[in-house]
Amino acid sequence: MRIDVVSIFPEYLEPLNLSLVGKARARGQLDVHLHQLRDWTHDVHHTVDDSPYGGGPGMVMKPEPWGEALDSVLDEGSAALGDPGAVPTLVVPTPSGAPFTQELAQRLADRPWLAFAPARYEGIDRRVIEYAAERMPVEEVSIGDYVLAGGEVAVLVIVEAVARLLPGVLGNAESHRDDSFAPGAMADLLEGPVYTKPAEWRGRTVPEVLLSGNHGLIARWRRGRAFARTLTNRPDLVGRWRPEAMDKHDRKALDELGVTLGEDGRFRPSAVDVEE
Ligand code: 6GU
Repeated sequence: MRIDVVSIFPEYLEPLNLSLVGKARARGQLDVHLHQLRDWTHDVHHTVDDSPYGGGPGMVMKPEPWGEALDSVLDEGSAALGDPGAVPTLVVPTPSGAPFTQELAQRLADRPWLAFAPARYEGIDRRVIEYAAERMPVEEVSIGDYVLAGGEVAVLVIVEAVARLLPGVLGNAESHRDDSFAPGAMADLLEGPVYTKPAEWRGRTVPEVLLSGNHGLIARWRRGRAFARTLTNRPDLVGRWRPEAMDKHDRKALDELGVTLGEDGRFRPSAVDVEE
């Protein structure tokens, strides 16, 4: 996968040299190109922002540097990919975007080329997004319900979530299977607690069942802890659980946690809090 990032703080993206993403780059699985937006300004001050039309606080990123940057990234990338018609999917991180989810991470991981346009200030002149959308798929994405000073950290988040889904990037192909939010049996369930050696630490022991070697029992226990943790930390996910995905052990575990199946066929948490 090729990734281009245009930013006024490319240094903010240095962590892409580390850990999983850094290793994927070193192995040639990920080809990351960082660009300085100011390289496409032509005034002595390398101006990238101006005051908003209509008034209001803050500054807006000017369209001209972004237009030249996108044209240049498009030309350079399509040439490098050896396909004059190739276009990236443009990801625009913004608190006004659609929520970034595991499903979107998977969709982005299926693309051969992503470009990121993280903004500072109050955002980018809208015409840049419209211009881009006429030439390539555009995804405006928010990483959560809070406001960051700029989109660079969101780029780090999105690239890391996408990179670990690329074939061969995680050592073990099974590694995503039990992820919270992975599609399948564990969809919409948070992962439960994990333990490693020693079996006793500061007077605290590891749950017996994990030492039993009984894999069926262990899987059932883990699923029960996942139900409990989801109920505590993300009760909003409970309504997404599918009754047909629950076997008799699941039903019993849910019953004990006070989860009931409503007339509408949806599960709902009990009024009282459960012990995680
Ligand atoms: Cl993608 N950008 C900014 N600036 N703030 C955010 C965000 C993105 N997602 C949540 N808050």
